[in-house]
Amino acid sequence: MSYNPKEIEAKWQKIWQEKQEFEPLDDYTLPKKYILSMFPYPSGRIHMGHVRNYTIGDAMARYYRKNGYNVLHPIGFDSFGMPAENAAIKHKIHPKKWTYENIEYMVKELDSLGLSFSKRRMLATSDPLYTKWEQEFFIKMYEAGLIYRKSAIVNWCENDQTVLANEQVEDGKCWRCGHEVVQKDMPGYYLRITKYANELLDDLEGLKDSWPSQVITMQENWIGRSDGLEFSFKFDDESKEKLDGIPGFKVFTTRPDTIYGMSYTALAPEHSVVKKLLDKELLDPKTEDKVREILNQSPRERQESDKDGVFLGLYVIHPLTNKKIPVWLANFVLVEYGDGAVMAVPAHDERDHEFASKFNLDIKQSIKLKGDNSPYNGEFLDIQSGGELINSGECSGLDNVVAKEKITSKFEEMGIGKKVTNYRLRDWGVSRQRYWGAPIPMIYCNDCGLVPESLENLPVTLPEDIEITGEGNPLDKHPTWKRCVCPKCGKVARRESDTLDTFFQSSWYFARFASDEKTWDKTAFDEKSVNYWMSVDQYIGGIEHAILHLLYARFFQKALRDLGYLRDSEPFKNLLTQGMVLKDGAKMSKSKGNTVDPDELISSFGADTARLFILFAAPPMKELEWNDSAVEGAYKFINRLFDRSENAYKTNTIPIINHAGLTKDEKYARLKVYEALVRANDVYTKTFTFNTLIAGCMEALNALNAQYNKDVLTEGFWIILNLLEPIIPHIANELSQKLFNRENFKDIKVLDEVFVKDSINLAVTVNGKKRAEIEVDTNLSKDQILTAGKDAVAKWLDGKEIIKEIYVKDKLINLVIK
Ligand code: ANZ
Ligand code: ZN
Repeated sequence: MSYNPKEIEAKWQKIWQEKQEFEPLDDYTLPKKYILSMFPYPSGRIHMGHVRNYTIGDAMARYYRKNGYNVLHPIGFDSFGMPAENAAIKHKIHPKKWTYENIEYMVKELDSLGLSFSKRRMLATSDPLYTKWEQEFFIKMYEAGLIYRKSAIVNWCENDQTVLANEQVEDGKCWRCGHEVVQKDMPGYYLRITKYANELLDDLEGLKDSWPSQVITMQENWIGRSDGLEFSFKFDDESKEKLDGIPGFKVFTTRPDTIYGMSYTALAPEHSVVKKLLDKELLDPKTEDKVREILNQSPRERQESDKDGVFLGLYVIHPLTNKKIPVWLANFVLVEYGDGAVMAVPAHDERDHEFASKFNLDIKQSIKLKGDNSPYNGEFLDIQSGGELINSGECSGLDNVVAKEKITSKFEEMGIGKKVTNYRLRDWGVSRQRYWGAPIPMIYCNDCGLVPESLENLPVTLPEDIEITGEGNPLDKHPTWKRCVCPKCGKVARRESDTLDTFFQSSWYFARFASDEKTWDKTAFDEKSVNYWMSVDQYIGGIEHAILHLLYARFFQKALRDLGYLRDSEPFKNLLTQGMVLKDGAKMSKSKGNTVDPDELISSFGADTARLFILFAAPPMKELEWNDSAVEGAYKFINRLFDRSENAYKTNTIPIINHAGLTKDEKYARLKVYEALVRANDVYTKTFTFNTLIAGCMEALNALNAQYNKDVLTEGFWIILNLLEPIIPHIANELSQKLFNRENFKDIKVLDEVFVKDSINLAVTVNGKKRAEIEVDTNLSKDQILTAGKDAVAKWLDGKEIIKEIYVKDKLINLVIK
């Protein structure tokens, strides 16, 4: 008989399905593990990245399951989103049909990999039941002030008539149609993630040992906490008069210590003062043209272009020197950060320096490195600490860090400034002008204004009779769908036609999985089961989600906690970010044409080979380079395992072996088997370096010679199959059922005797110089060992007198001669 993966894998997949072996148990007294790989978008077929993601998670889930844990290992589909609409346009197929057909196909593919997912907890985020609870969260968040509606500048494609996310704008153009993207003031719903900025940042501390440091750093930077001083500038009298009495404007600075070096101030193009100048037509035509030119650029375009700006003809008063300071508009000042205005210190700020150099503005040094007395030549000086103030009036001579505090306090005393903390994080806009998404459950009533849909009417579902052309929002164009009844006054009203950003759905699916599926129609989260399963013990996914998804999910967890839905503050205890799958050095992708189809791999070699290769080729966090011969190598190993299993005998208990009675080679083989065994727990639960475990098992299998003691061979198989079962579950179950009666196939004790060494290696030195190395039996006496040592270096001792013999136990023999 030879190895037949097709037959074996189909057989075991059927058994697992029938016995429902992968369903979580409702016994909440058991120790639990919640293992979650990020759920896929149902694009049609799984790719190698999925195979890697799910194989890693599956190995962990299977390991914990066989070690007595109650394991939750769910799968679902992130099934709303643009590609379904694109498919609708391209193939004239309804987005819903396309999506659910893809799901059906992909479930089969995942099954064919032998993944141990719970089927009862499977969900798709486009399911109306999922939408129902999501809309309830939306309404509760709205009522709690965590969601609000505002008009803001968004990316807008005139051609497609839709808002685009920043990620969907490529070089200032629409990613889909290539049309120029414009900035448009549009109303939409926003999630107040900024309310949690501080907690999101602080709680990263607790994740530092269990999340990749790269992800922590990316989130820290994205949240971007910065402590500084906010203070008000006063316009000079002439400017104030021009502006109808606007007294001045505020700026935010993290460097009050540089304030004496300020030579101009700069406003964001969207700043209210600029708007006033435009509205009152106070600018000369050239200046106005420049202002409008910059205003029309997207933030991205501004960021990518050179420093640019224009003098606005206004002056403010320096709060400490009372000198007049010119007010400019600058393309690098962001309207949404701080106060949308800066005090510019060209000598000590790089952007200010570039700008001042371009427009020939003063560059005044106000800090020098202590002890540095070289003359200033106008370059940018980056001095964060260890500096001393110069040209700074009464503050000259102060340490710059001390000066920061002093000047801040002074502004507070003067009543023109205060300490503030700013965050880079922005509120999250979730309105999308799309059909295939969760409808935003809000209603516009002529009498009552903005009203949430009443909870009894949820879910607000999508109409199926729509036409998708790619232009505009089909929901908005639908003849009747928008008409509804105002929940407050009962009059005819209009439904919101925007749908939710799909990141909304992926921000809580993990908690939904944790809730007992028998309660899914009755409650969003069943308290008992959710509190038992959450948080996720191990989350696995790509690094590309380091910010968006992982930040949104952390925010949702906290928001749903505060709304009383969930208990925990963090959703994911441990995070593993898997590396990319490459071929010929580049990421596998359709556009590069370097993909390998998992279905083909499985049909040629079987799922076990695919899984073994994936876990053997590289540690999970590292990039994995595709390698055909390594795939064949994995296949050969499984074949060898299958063939050599004939050397083991059938037994229901692990053989008892008299270790002392074995030959040296048999002892060595046993040692290899047990070395792999002691490595396993760390690999499955901490290091995830499956490659080292697999290598250990391969070595062990190689050491088990067919001629050896049958007990040793059988014990070896018992252990190796056990260790590899989470990785190659079909063949491991097949062989262990045949040999060991699968039910008894667990509990292995690590036997110390296997690790006791029969012999040791000793260095033999003569007058401190190493002359030989010998192997001696551990049961020899000291005299016997010394004799062996002397024999080994006989030629250096010839004719000499030994005056001292030293034996350092288990290490060396030193002979001193005259
Ligand atoms: C004067 C100064 C001198 C600054 C100096 C820096 C160095 P972070 O750390 O990222 O918070 N700034 C303030 N508001 C801004 C806005 N809306 N758009 C662009 N830049 C803005 O950066 C804070 C610093 O960025 C602030 O401190 C301010 O420049 C600038 F030697 O003030 B600083
Ligand atoms: Zn009403």
